[in-house]
Amino acid sequence: MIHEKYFEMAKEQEKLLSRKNEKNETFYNGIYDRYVYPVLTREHIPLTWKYDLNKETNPYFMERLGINAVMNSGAIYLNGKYYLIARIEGNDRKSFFGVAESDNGVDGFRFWDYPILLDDTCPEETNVYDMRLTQHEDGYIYGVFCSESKDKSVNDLSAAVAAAGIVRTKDLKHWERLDNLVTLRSPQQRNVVLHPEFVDGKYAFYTRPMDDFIETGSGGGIGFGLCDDITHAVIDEEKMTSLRKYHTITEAKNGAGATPIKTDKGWIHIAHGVRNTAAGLRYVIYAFATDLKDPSKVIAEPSGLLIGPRGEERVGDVSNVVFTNGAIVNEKNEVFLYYASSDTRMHVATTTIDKLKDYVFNTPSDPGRSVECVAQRYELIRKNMELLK
Ligand code: M1P
Repeated sequence: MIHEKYFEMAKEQEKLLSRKNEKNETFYNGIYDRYVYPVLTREHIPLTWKYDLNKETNPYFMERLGINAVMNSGAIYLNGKYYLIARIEGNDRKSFFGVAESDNGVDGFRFWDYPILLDDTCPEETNVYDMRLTQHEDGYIYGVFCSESKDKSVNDLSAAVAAAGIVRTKDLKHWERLDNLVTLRSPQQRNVVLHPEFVDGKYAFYTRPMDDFIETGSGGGIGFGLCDDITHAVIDEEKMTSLRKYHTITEAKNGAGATPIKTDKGWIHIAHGVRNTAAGLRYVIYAFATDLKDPSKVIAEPSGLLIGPRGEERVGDVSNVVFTNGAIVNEKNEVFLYYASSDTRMHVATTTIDKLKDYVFNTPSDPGRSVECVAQRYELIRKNMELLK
């Protein structure tokens, strides 16, 4: 017999799932719009994933398998629908993936009945998270995610190893697990993204070389490497693309985010940058562009952050974080940037390809020193004062 509480809660949840989202009218920067409500939270998780509905075996209608957070989601646009492959973190701290579908990309996201069951091909793998989706020109949709295992080589309970796991699908329902990516010159990898086109006839990955699970160490930024066989992907040399730089938003680390967006002027990348503060690491989202023919070559680098944690976004399980691993461009050239705040919930910011291009190619780059930054701003003010005369 189904517990009566289920019907009461399902009715309440339906109000949340069918709630219309609204642009946040108090925010303006001319680059993108923010929205009042997150697009996915732990309250969006189907009740069937958490509760045993049977009154005999669950008389108090308790959560049996609770969910802690819904965050860092890959995104893809298929047959007119907007899909997020969300990172769902259970109360047990293990993450897994679930598909949420919406008709318009800003509200109405609903999870499919079941989460994704990946093939259990890596016995040492403890956790999986942060899938990037790439509609590749070879005809498959690839998902590249972090595959985390305990580091047994050192006597430290928390030591872990991050690698890039790879799956592929054609329908988001049947997933084929491929070998994890091997990078011969980098001991650890996270935030790996597959480029959507072949480069020199090879599969191309944006990487994030790391010496350690948390610290990137000698890793100088976002890397780029080629491999012949995606089913046993091995990268030898990793070139550097967007670099970590002293006293910028990428000083501590950075990482590729959404699959690059192709425009007539170059590939636009939406990535994350991290700096250290007295309050801990601060994660922001930034953008840059690379050359159409050589997607490893940075050709535009607007100064500073594109999206920073604001208001309620600043607080959560890991506060002061915004993080992206998915964006969608629809047939109207509208852009949906999906980002998580504080490792807790998912939001969307919307813009257009024209606006993104204008932002990336016409925003001045960071000259690197206060005296030059203020001179840059002084010049902007001077021109404005002339106009205002
Ligand atoms: O907690 C913030 C983010 O930390 C990691 O990002 P990075 O590898 O750049 O440090 C990731 O684990 C990410 O999932 C998380 O949101």
